[in-house]
Amino acid sequence: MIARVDLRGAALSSLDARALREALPRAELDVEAALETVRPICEQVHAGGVDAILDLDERFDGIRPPSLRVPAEVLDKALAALEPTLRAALEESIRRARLVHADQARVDSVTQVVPGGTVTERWVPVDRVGLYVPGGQAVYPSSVVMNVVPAQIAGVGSLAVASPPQSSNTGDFVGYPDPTILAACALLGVDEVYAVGGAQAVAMFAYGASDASGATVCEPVTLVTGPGNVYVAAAKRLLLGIIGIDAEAGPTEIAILADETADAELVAADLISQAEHDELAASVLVTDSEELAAAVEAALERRAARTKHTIRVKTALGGRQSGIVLVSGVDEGVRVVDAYAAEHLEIQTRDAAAVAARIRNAGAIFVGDYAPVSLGDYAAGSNHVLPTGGCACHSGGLSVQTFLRGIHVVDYSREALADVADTVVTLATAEDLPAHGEAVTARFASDS
Ligand code: HSO
Ligand code: ZN
Repeated sequence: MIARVDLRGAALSSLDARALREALPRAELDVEAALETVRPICEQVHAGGVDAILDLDERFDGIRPPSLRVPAEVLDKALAALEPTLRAALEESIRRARLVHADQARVDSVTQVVPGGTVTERWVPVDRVGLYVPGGQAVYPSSVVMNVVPAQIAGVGSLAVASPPQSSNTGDFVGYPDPTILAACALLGVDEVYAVGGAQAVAMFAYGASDASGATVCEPVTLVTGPGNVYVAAAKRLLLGIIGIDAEAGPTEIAILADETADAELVAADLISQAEHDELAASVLVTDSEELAAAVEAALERRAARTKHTIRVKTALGGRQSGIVLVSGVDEGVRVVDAYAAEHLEIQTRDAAAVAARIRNAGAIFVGDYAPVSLGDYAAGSNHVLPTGGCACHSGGLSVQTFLRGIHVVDYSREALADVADTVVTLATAEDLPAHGEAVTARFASDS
């Protein structure tokens, strides 16, 4: 079911990082192609506001919401209807996420460059954020937690959530997003929730939306975060500039670096856990042990056949994005997983912590036998909105930092500026920008 890629010995050492990356299993997610699909949708939302969004809801999600914004009493009812065990689990997830993200809060730095000359880096939250919570094959109240907690800790003053209306909802929730998502919003104190998904949700956040009478229903936001399908990613790319965005989050990926000490059953269970998300999800095992590879293959066959989402899992494991990569040793394995830059990387080797410390590219690293990815998905305290598709080479996951901007505040006295005037003039002259130098010397013209 799952393909093998043999990179032992010469096969690996002859490849540079880029070639190595190309030799590894990975899905082609064609965001560029989706741009042409989402462009007219975004234009429709821009021109038509609330009515256009409700039309798009009906077209893509099969139901027209009674109102675009979810009324406060519907949020209250969702919280009241939340099953107590699930409520307690969400509360524990929120508590742990808050612990971790509170430690990410940034402190302003003040640097005295010279006497009388300081540069302060002041961290300021963005004014208003739109958080996208998907609701396609599965609905993710946990993603509400992962988006909202860092934004709130960053101090974002205005926070809106969008999630697609669910045609399967009943009773008070007909035409609105999944009630558990609504309840998670209510638990976190988010009262601005919109029944809209896909590219149209991103467009609503970018442009805002008014109803037929001209009344504003949704104010535009400055930053849109959160995972989504290829159309959400394409809309974010298209509207970048009008809005800021987080890293693109495509289908889930798990890579496991394991040696012969790993437990094949646990490796297989973890590979399947992320394959369960999506036919396009990627499950990649990198190992130097033939025996482990064979045992994992057998365990995957057995477990995939009896897991609930068996078709989805088998499709994901059998896709070109998944595979078992054989390497000659753990050092080579480190090279391979670094080139792959997985969204989630598990280390199941001897001295797992020491191996983990050598990894440079991953969205999140899970160390040893007792840190499966699904712990991070729900209740480790870490964030689960992470870079996919190799973006972990240049970006990290959602954090408090995502919602902050560092503003440099420059404060120099007359004496401190006088001291550095020649330096500025010399550099300005070298760049043939004499007016830059004159802006400094003009301040001392009366001195001579
Ligand atoms: N593994 C997903 C997050 C998730 N898992 C939500 C379960 N629910 C992407 O990191
Ligand atoms: Zn997951």
